[in-house]
Amino acid sequence: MKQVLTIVLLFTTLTVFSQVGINTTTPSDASVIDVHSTSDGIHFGGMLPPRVTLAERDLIPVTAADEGMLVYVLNPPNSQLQIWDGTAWQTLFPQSIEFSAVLAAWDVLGVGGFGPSPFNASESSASVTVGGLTRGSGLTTSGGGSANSWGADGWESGLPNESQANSIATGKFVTFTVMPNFGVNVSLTTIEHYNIRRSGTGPTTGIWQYSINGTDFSDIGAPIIWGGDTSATGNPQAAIDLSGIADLQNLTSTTTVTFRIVNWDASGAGGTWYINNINGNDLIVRGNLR
Ligand SMILES: [Ca+2]
Repeated sequence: MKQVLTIVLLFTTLTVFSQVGINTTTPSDASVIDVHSTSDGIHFGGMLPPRVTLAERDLIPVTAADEGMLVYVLNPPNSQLQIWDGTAWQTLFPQSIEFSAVLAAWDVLGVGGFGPSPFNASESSASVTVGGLTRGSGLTTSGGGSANSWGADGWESGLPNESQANSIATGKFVTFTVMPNFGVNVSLTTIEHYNIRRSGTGPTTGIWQYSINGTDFSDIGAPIIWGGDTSATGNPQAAIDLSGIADLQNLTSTTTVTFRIVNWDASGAGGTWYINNINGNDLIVRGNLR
């Protein structure tokens, strides 16, 4: 009778505190399953979570009760471990791997005749999709264009006065876009120092703007007086700090950022304005990735 009781208690205990060890006979008391990489110290392995494509992931009939479910989403080059938080799939990325990177850069060395529009980035991060430098609808390329520079002529608005608003209304601006790729968190930090060349009748003044919906633009800083050097030396411009702009932090693939440089106060239709060649890349957008 005593032996039978002992056996019953043992089974009860196993039912309540059952643990599974893989490659170990002594699973941790804190675990229900304890997976060791090796049992012999020679052969090692990892643990594979279910691997699915994005489309396959979306076939998983998750509900709020499935909070905590893990899958590895195959979506090169941004494949990633994701967890279901009860409402949405979230990417698992440790904060510690945040790093600063060049997101997009253009080198105008060798560009002539004002350059193509769009002018694709010379270099870009695999974490973002970049839309090339594009001339606004009101700009022209009727002159020959200076060597080693990208830009336009035709900056005069044709309206009674030259102003930021009139240049926006008449397409006297250049744009480019930056969009984080799927699964990446991007915070824009800096537009590095650059150089502007203009002719004597080209626009004297401009301003950087951004938009996160492609329609509504906000100014970045104050208007900039580009400078009077009309030679190939051009006019050095200070770097622009983007890190304090809340709209440009912690972006995901749902947001396309459009940058725009609006120029005004040109005094002749043939007046030119260019992003000018300096050593290495000539327009560089940096950001933090995680
Ligand atoms: Ca250059």
